[in-house]
Amino acid sequence: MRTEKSESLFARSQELIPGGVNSPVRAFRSVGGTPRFIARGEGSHIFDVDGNEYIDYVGSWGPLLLGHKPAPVIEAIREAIEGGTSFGAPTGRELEMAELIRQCVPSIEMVRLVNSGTEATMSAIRVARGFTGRERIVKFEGCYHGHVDSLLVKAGSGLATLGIADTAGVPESFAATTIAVPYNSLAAVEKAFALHGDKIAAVIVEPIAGNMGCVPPAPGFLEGLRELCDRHGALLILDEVMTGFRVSLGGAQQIYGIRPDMTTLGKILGGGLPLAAYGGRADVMRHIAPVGKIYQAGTLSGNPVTVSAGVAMLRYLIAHPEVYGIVEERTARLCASAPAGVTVNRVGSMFTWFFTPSPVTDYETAKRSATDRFRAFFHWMLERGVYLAPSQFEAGFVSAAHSAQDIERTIDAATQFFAAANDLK
Ligand code: KE4
Repeated sequence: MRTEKSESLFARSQELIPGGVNSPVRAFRSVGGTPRFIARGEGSHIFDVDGNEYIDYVGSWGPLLLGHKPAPVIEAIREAIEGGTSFGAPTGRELEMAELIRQCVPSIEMVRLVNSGTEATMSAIRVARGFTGRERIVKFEGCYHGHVDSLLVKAGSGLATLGIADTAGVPESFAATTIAVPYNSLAAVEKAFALHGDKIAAVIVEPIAGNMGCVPPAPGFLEGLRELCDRHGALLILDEVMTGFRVSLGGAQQIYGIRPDMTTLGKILGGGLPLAAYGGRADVMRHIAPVGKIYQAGTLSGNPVTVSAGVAMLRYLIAHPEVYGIVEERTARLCASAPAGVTVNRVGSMFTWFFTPSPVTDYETAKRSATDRFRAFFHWMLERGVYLAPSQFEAGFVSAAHSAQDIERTIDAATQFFAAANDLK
């Protein structure tokens, strides 16, 4: 496989852009090798600058449930752009988007549009703090909610103690407002409330984790969080940036029957353009400026071109519920081919093949994966035209554009790897 052009672009990009990329995971650091510079996408395939073609299971990290360049979204963008790119004033499209979000996710009685998942979660926790008058936030190890200062935190020394910064640049005072506990551990959350109860503003959780690899909630976990938040007067924030519109039209909260106080959305919401949102109970959301005292703003929030793309995406998904059956069937077929020794976690069309034989139920068990074996698998597949997430600790995504032939080709390539690599038997 020729990669000279990617190599040359990567070498030059690293002189001007940290790591040569605008988001770290794209640099292939956990798998090594040269990140492929992409020229274009079409349906379920992407094409790099050296002309190599790949079946794409990253899908821009989740937004592309309909694959690359879905006609309705492209048409909506073309039409919107004819009217201009941005006004910094309200438009009817934003109201239409708000109505569609409430139709798909009924727990969202009021919503504010922003430009990234990070903005959505940052704003949601500010609202939770402003609404409750409390400071502390409970989050889960292995869950990622964007690069919000107070959420880039790892667990403190003891269980449910105050967090410590997980990156340079975050003051310990910020980190200390967050308590990081193991995913799927209600006991740890109960401990956190026992220690910090009346100081906890909110619990924020990925209802299906995707950022330690795919890890579904244990039975009763989400229900337990709902009950604990109710008991202690904290808000429950479901971060559905990845799961929203992905695992069902109503997201994970529809599947598991959980009504959060607030939800964050992103990725699919914008159809591949930068659009995210946070919303929830009207009595909470009414505390946001300009009607309330909690400030949040954004120059390009509700951008007409971006919102038009998102409206087209949601309208298509509402009109074509069969999309969810298609992606379910294709992903199930793909994941059924995993061999013994590989643990597959999947919910709908988000999945991870963990290179460990034991169950993966949280970050500690995810980290038992043999990342060297994953790295070998990643490159084996890349060389054969299958583009997986370049990290063991990410979710893969199947789109409605993935054909049965794509799935069979992927299975064939994976089967050859495991046949050749007998140390996994
Ligand atoms: P953004 O700020 O990247 O739009 O969204 C942050 C975010 C928030 N919540 C969840 C559940 C998320 O998965 C994300 C971002 N997901 C990563 C994928 N692991 C984006 C990929 C990247 O960082 O480049």
